[in-house]
Amino acid sequence: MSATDAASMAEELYFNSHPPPKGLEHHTALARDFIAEHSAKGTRVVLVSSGGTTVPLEKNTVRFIDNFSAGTRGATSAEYFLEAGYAVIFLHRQFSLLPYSRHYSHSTDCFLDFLSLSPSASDPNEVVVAPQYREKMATVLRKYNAAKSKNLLLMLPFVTITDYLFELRAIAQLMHPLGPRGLLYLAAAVSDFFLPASRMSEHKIQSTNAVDSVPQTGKPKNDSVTGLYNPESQESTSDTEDEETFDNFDSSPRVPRAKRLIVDLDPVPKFLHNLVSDWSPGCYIVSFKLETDPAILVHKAKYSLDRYQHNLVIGNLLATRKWEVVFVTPGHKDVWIRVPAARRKKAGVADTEDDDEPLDPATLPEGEPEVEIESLIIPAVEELHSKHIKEFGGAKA
Ligand code: 9Z3
Repeated sequence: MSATDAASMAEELYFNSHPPPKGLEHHTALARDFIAEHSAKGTRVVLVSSGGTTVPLEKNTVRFIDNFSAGTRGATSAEYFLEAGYAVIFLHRQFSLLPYSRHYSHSTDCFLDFLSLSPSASDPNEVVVAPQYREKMATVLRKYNAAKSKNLLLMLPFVTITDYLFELRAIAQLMHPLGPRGLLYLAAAVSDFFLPASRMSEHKIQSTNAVDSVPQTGKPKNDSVTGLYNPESQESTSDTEDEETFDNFDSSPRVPRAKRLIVDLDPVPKFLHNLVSDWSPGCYIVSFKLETDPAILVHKAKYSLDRYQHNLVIGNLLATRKWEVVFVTPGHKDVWIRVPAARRKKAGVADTEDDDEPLDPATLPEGEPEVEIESLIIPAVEELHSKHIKEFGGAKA
């Protein structure tokens, strides 16, 4: 069987055995109109994916596995793509950071701290921006309003890994007619492991046997089906009890198996092959590779590029992702993109950097860099995309 046949079988299997997200049809209709409008105007369109994907453990989800991603990379990149003249489809994890509003979000920059009630106003409800924040807020607001008024930003949310994959496939397929002018920039932190629907319990996983005598719907029947070993809801034989009562031999204190929850996850099928050869062939496709071990980052990025044959892998390390990334492209030397040296030196740290090696996180100052690395990444991606259009797309570049 060819790699392409195997990939389309895996695709059919996955998408036929998992339910699509509720908003899929609506989102697809919005994306179709958005792409049609901007492609008619000759505006380049980019699909930016952003934020983490959840892995639910129950169909009526109380518990899920998540990852660290706040969506900073995606939301910041979307702003710089807009600045570079792209129309942006922002496929993001619900409640993760959004372009523009990210500047005033969560507890670090809570928008309420930027506002006050005007003491002199005749209207006691007049809310004003404190003078020291006005310039920045006006700039952000202007850019946000410009993107909105020209309909240049379409924001589509997802939550779970399955929602994400359905949405990605649908939008990637709509991008196909754009050919080389279409750009996919896959910055979402996509889970590598998940619990398939066939093994997922309908209702909340129970931690005691209090409801064992109550007939329940969708109750896990056995661990091989649910992947969740929770013997409080199982019948145990004295045989298995003898063997299994205390089998977490290396933890202390020992906990009887009947009180533990063992989660057994499947690998998430890799759909990058399908995306490159079937969903959006001809588009410029950028994926991200995240690692924590500097020794393997470039190797993994090259492996991914080799395997999926797309256009660019941007490698980054968890600890230094806001300070540097590495561009890996077919047939070219790796290029590290870094926040300028003067802006990233911790006081008293000697300059021992090698341009081709990852930075040592211990040499970086606390907190956020003054320069957003996306302000360097996006122009570099745009340049590569323009070359791609010139090479494959005729005169319209
Ligand atoms: C990234 O590597 C992104 O740059 C980050 C951004 C998730 C690190 P934040 O949201 O973080 O700004 O906090 N995204 C891709 C990670 C990923 O899941 N890649 C897959 C992989 O490494 C392949 S597509 O296997």
